[in-house]
Amino acid sequence: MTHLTVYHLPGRWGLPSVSPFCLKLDAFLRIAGIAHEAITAATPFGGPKGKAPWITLDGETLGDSSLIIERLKTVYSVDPDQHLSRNARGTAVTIERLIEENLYWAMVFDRWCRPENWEILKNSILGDIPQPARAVLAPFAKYSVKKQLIGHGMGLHSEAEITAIAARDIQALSDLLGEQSYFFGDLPSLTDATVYSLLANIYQVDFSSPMKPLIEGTQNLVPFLARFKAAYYPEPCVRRSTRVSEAVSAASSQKC
Ligand SMILES: N[C@@H](CCC(=O)N[C@@H](CS)C(=O)NCC(=O)O)C(=O)O
Repeated sequence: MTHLTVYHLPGRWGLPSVSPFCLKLDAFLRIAGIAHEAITAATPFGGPKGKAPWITLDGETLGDSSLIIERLKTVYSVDPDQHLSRNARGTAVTIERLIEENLYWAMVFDRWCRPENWEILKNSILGDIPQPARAVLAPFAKYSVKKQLIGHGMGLHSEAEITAIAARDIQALSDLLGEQSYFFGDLPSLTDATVYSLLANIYQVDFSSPMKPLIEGTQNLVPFLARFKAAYYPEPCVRRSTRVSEAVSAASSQKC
């Protein structure tokens, strides 16, 4: 029998992970009903690419949420996108890129570059790193993330420009969702997991962000978040202790 272990960054504020990529993988596992063991990692350094999430699958280590999901779809013969037309599959990739290659970086800017979020960040994203290591690591992590923001390009913009960029993405998501329950109709797909995992990490967290009122202002994205949460995360989250493994059946467990 296949043994799957998933490593993800810590959860807070009722979310199983404060990393959108980790939350996306978790949501995919729930949609697909794939049983696995989940381990909270305090840092992403254990992953093969130095980023979270990562998995081990029968002893093989794999990184990157999208590559992991592609592999799991094959290994477990599941496809949450099987009801999608070819045209919808194209739109799904486009939405994934909007979320992960653009809007994600606006979230990173809010978390790491707004002074009012620094204490919150140290006690959440870095919060499972024991002291005094956390205090030492925090400024290095901030320096590294700011460098990534500049490298991506988002970090070159002013706050007002970043908010305007985010506003277009959020409006686009709202327009694509329209009056549907999920992005491609009545049935959820991987796109819903992808959108949920980023928007919940902006909207359902303690970090201050100009994106919160933008999400609220769309009228349909907050109900979408509530709908997805009710379907896949109906119970309050029970925090997993860091690096303590715990058997989790995504299909049956109410823990997150
Ligand atoms: N493309 C990767 C991105 C993963 C990613 O950027 N994860 C962040 C956490 S949200 C991370 O580990 N960052 C650590 C770093 O870049 O140093 C995926 O889909 O898994």
